[in-house]
Amino acid sequence: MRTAHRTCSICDAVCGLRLTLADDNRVTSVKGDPDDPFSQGYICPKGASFGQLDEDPDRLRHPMVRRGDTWHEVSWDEAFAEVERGLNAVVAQHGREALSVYFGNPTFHTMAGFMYRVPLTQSLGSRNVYSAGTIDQMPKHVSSGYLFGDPMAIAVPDVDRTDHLLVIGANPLESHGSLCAAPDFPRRLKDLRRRGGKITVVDPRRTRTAKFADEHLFIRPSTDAFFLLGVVNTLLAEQLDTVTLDVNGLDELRALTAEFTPAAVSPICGIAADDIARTARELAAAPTAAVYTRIGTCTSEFGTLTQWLVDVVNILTGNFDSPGGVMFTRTAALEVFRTGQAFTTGNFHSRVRGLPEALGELPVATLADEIETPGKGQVKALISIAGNLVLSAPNGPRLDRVLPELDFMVCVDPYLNETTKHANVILPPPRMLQMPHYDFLLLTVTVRNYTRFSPAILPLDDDQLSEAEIMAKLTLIVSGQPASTPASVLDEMIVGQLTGGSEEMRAGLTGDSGPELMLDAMLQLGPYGLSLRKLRENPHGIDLGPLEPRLKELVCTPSGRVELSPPEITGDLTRLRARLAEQAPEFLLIGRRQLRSNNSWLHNVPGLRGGSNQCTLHVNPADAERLGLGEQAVIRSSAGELVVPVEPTDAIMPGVVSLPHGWGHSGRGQRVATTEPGVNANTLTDERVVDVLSGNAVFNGVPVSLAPLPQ
Ligand SMILES: Nc1nc2c(c(=O)[nH]1)N[C@H]1C(S)=C(S)[C@@H](COP(=O)(O)OP(=O)(O)OC[C@H]3O[C@@H](n4cnc5c(=O)[nH]c(N)nc54)[C@H](O)[C@@H]3O)O[C@H]1N2
Ligand SMILES: Nc1nc2c(c(=O)[nH]1)N[C@H]1C(S)=C(S)[C@@H](COP(=O)(O)OP(=O)(O)OC[C@H]3O[C@@H](n4cnc5c(=O)[nH]c(N)nc54)[C@H](O)[C@@H]3O)O[C@H]1N2
Ligand code: SF4
Ligand SMILES: [Mo]
Repeated sequence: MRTAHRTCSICDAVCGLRLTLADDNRVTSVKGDPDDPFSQGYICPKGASFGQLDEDPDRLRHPMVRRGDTWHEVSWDEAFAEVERGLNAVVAQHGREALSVYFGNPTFHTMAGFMYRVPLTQSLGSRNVYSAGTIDQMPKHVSSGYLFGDPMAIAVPDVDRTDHLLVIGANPLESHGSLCAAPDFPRRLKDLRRRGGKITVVDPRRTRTAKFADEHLFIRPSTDAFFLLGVVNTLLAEQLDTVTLDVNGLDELRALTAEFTPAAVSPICGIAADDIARTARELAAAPTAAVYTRIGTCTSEFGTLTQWLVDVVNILTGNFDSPGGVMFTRTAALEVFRTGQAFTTGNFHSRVRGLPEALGELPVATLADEIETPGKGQVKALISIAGNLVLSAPNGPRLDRVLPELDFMVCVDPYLNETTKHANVILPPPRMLQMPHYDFLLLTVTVRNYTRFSPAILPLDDDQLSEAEIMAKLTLIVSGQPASTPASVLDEMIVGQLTGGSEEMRAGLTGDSGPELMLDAMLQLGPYGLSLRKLRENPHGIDLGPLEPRLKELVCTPSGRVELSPPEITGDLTRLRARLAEQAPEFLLIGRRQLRSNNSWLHNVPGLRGGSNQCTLHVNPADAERLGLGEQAVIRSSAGELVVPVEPTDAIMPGVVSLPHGWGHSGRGQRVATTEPGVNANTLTDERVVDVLSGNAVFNGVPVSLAPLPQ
């Protein structure tokens, strides 16, 4: 028996784990790491199942090549040769624009995902770059980009010091937080209340977080921008604003929001005018307050407007970049993603629908169009890394139909699943315990400054490749190098760029792999002067202190000031205003996250199944009764139709129904998941509807109709 420590890489909470391994390297227990200064021993049910997940017998052990309908295990050399042939043929016949890449959610967690993303994108030489960003948080980047100039300037709620936390469209007691890494959210919220603070939740469902809060306001889906306009209107009309930052655009803001009085917005969002005004007054009166929002508003039709208004409220109440409000993390590794250049979207547009680029990416919502529509620039090959788009993308079933039209597809993924089954080649990464771990991205949104590195716990077998080596090889192949080129050639180039070619610095770097050398360089160049060696000496992580104000060094708008009313964003108020005159659909569909599940890939873990982890449609009992719904219902949208099990619950407001995503399993690659497959919620989401400013997909507030299942 031996003990090993590692950061949990399943969700965004960066909890420290303490694992016990038997002599045969099987994981016999997983507990929270009590010595981690940030997570202090906290662990959730998913983390506790880390061993089961890692040892899942359905994980692919060998590269796989598909011939017709049959999969063959092949050697790595054969697999890469196949990738080289497939991609080169597409480039030769159709040019580089025919290549596309998708970076899925886990690429935001893995070291390899961080290290090779830019080189792979640059080598691709195509505009067809897609990522989970446009089915998740792109509205936040666009909002920050126009407000502050820096799309990566993402402020996190200072939950440990705030006096009032307003949570809009997030459920951190089940999701454990997102764009806000705060291990043990439950304890942090308890502490908030214990010190006399207040928590308010705005959500169409009475979630676990809402039940814990002091106050919960039901809101009609996708009307949060109206609610927040009512809050801004009150703050300005009642002269409650206390702006402490250098801002432009306060007068414009006053003019733009004048019409959106609480009385004017109340009917559309379903919150009483008095409650809207009172929320504004409470935020202004609290010694400190933080407004925090996530998926419920990001993946909605007015995603960017809503993200913008959240920060506007934080700024107007004097709570931006100050303790107890929302603040910026100062991460230990050099922030290579900060360009210092003013942000703009639309540097190019998608071929078929003319959707604007954001952060160098095109919206996932238009990938199927680009694959299906003939003409110059049609996508003919897809490199999909850590993604399950058939279950995750809006109108996933359409992708299921069009992916077979590709000339070539390669996936880097541990599973044969609903998406990877369309690949010609699957390149499986090794087990998580065989990979070193450092959260390059999540550590930029921690609620305290903190850092932790986890070395690989188990060695690679002779016939395995690290995910880093897989990604490096792919990058080399895409850039036209022979498949036989060693990965180290690329790694040295990347590290050389970081060290500015300094041989002395390169000689001083330590690390067993490309990503570790890169990390060491970024730590040494980072603000705390740390190194990989120092992090190895502190295996439970290092607390780097509470967040401190740092907006001034981040702002890079052309004016050098915070732009409170950027025209690129406020222009979308016209589209929002039009909504006031429209007839509301009878039902709106929203999603929900489940405590013992994570997007599309945790349903294969036996220990996490059952209980509340079911793919059911939450319907208000009054609606279920009125429609005469039985155990199952037919639900229809502009995109598709499903038969779903009905779960009546008064935790959801009338006129709203909720279905979790990531279900709808099929095939033989995940034997546990397919025993209770659930349905694919993205059969109902419509890829033609996007948040126009960011191109982000819309998963919440989808108009649907419900009917009893005909007997
Ligand atoms: N209807 C609806 N749809 C949604 C959402 C919603 O709320 N509602 N949420 C959206 C959001 S926020 C997100 S982030 C996306 C996520 O959508 P995706 O980007 O598709 O991510 P996952 O569903 O998490 O799928 C992860 C894939 O990566 C594989 N994987 C797991 N670990 C590793 C690893 O270490 N390396 C590699 N290479 N692969 C790995 C898994 O097997 C799986 O195939 O879904 C979005 N889709
Ligand atoms: N257990 C678990 N944890 C996860 C994940 C998971 O799948 N399972 N996924 C991870 C990922 S990829 C992400 S991005 C994060 C997401 O983290 P969160 O955003 O905290 O996750 P959700 O549970 O989707 O919370 C969104 C909330 O918005 C509400 N909502 C829906 N529509 C609206 C609306 O129009 N207005 C308002 N105000 N609310 C609305 C929903 O009812 C829901 O409670 O979670 C991460 N953590
Ligand atoms: S909250 Fe997230 S990071 Fe923490 S143990 Fe659970 S899955 Fe892992
Ligand atoms: Mo996400």
